Amino acid sequence: MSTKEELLEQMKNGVVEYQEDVVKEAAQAYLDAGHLALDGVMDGLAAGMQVVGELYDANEYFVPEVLMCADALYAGLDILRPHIPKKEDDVNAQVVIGSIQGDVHDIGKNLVKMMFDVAGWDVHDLGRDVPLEKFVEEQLRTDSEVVAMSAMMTTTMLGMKKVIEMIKEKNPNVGIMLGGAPVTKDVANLFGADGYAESAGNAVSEGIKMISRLREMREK
Ligand code: B12
Repeated sequence: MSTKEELLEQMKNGVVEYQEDVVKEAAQAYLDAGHLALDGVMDGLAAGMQVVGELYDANEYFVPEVLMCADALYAGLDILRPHIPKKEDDVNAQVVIGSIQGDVHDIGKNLVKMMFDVAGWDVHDLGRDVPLEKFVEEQLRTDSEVVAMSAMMTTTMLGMKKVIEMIKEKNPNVGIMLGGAPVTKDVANLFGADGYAESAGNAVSEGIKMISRLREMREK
């Protein structure tokens, strides 16, 4: 029987070599062996996509390969995701999330969405390439306390600033969180956001910090 590390490696390499069947088999064997599904997603699938990013940067992979790697990652996520236990929500909070207009990168956004979901938040996912005004409309429609935006390109990232202006004009009591490879804490501050998280792993804790700050301000 393969060890946890070996199965994680098989998932990771399966994503890198865009071998959907290898990823699916390893993910199923990983679950059958009783390992934590969340670790499988982060240390297996997402770790594989980091390597794909490096191969893309090194011009060894191009869009077609990267697309097939993304499909292999999602094939594994479909198997592991249902096995990530959902925590009883004690925060009673809602978040609107999406990848910004012009940006079709959604793997990172979907991992962040998954973390909010398993943490018991009500998640309103707008998908990818989301028109700027849609974030504003969905926040007003749902009265969500947090709006989380993802951008993976320096070009599309600029739209985030416009969305923040539009939302704050309508409702200053909303917490706006940014993330994505080109986004940094400084950029988030510069754009007037209320929160930033480098990875899906700390997005929820950042979200909880933001709403406790907002609720404190409201009680004053
Ligand atoms: C996969 C990928 C694609 C796939 C996307 C598939 C999909 N369904 O998402 C496809 C093939 C479609 C694609 C297309 C293109 N891509 Co591309 N792509 C990538 C790649 C290789 C990996 C991104 C990824 O998924 N990483 C894995 C995930 C898990 O990590 P992550 O996205 O960084 O997310 C984590 C954190 O950033 C954070 N996070 C992310 N979002 C959020 C949101 C919040 C609120 C928070 C708190 C945190 C957070 O948490 C996540 C998980 O921990 C990157 C390379 C790289 N180094 O990033 C290039 C990259 C992003 N792509 C790039 C480019 C240029 C393109 C194209 C223009 C190429 C082309 N010529 O057509 C097109 C653009 C399409 C478009 N309009 O968006 C450039 C962007 C350069 C720039 N800085 O502007 C990169 C950086 C590659 C490069 N080095 O040039 N791409």
